Amino acid sequence: MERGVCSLEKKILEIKERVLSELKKAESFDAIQEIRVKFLGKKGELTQVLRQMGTLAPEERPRIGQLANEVRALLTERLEKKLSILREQEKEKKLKSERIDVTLPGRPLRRGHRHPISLVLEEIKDIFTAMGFEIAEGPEVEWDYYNFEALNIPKDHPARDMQDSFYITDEILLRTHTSPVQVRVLEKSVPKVPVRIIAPGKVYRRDDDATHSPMFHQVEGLLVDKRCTLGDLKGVLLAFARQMFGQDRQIRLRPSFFPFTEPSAEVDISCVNCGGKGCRVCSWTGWLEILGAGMVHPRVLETTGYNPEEVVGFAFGMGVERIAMLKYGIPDLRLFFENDIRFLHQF
Ligand code: 2U9
Repeated sequence: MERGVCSLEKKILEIKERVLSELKKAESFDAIQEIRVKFLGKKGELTQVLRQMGTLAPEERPRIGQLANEVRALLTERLEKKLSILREQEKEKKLKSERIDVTLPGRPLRRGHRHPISLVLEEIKDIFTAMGFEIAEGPEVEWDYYNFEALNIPKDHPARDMQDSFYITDEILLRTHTSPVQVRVLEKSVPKVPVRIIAPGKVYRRDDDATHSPMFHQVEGLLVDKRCTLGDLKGVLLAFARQMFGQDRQIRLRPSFFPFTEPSAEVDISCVNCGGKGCRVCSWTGWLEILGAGMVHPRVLETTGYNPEEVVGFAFGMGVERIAMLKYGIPDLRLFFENDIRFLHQF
């Protein structure tokens, strides 16, 4: 029995010394965890020793038991202490490596700017407001009546097909042009003249390729007065073309057809690239089509309440993306909608 006590006591003290010396050498969380498992864990050396308590004489058990508990408590405390030292060192290391030099100059923020379509839209608005036109706006979700019916667009016109326009119900659709804005203004203004407005904004058509997008921007113009002629229209459009594309631009009108104007015309400008000599940009014609126009159809005036015997009007319409493509030489319409900063930053 005496020898049993001695060897158990010795074993406990020896474990204590080994743990303390191994702990001194431990340099990582893993190493400390390993020591904990090896000595204090369920199958650890100290735990195994305590299981042998039964072999002791009953009078020896309290003393050895107390010693074992004291050693366990001490070792647990030392382990925790070493852990907290390691944690502290890790933190120091991290703070040093992540040190921020608050005296460094800031990284410059790249300043944003307006989208090329917004820039061109502003320019168009400036040119026409300077000529006396007021800006009119209206809903993008529109009644079939304002979008088609009042504009003399017959029931069997292809634009009225589901394939060509975005319908919400049989009677409501996304406007396919900004013309309904002008119908609304005429309705409200009747019988007052002159009416001089431009209607800029988004329009929607079922189209999607290099030159067509399901959403694009238009500016339409309308003038209604006691008298005005195709010559007045031509003068306004020439002034616009020259301010937008350069003072040496010429324009020409080619006969065309729109249900809401009569007579109607396609309007070309002399090529911005070759000046009219003929090149790849104008397909060797010397001309570029930029808008459509005409004298307001008497039936449209009548529908809105004006007397076509007493007033006349001219109207025109242009696609803003097309104007921007010609002005900046942009080959593909889709570039406007891709939000690629390398493209957008060039304007
Ligand atoms: C009212 C009366 C007449 C608007 C007009 C055009 C000619 C025209 C196209 C240009 C390219 C549309 O974006 S585009 O596809 N527009 O050619 N628009 S006259 O005429 C009106 C509008 C409203 C009350």
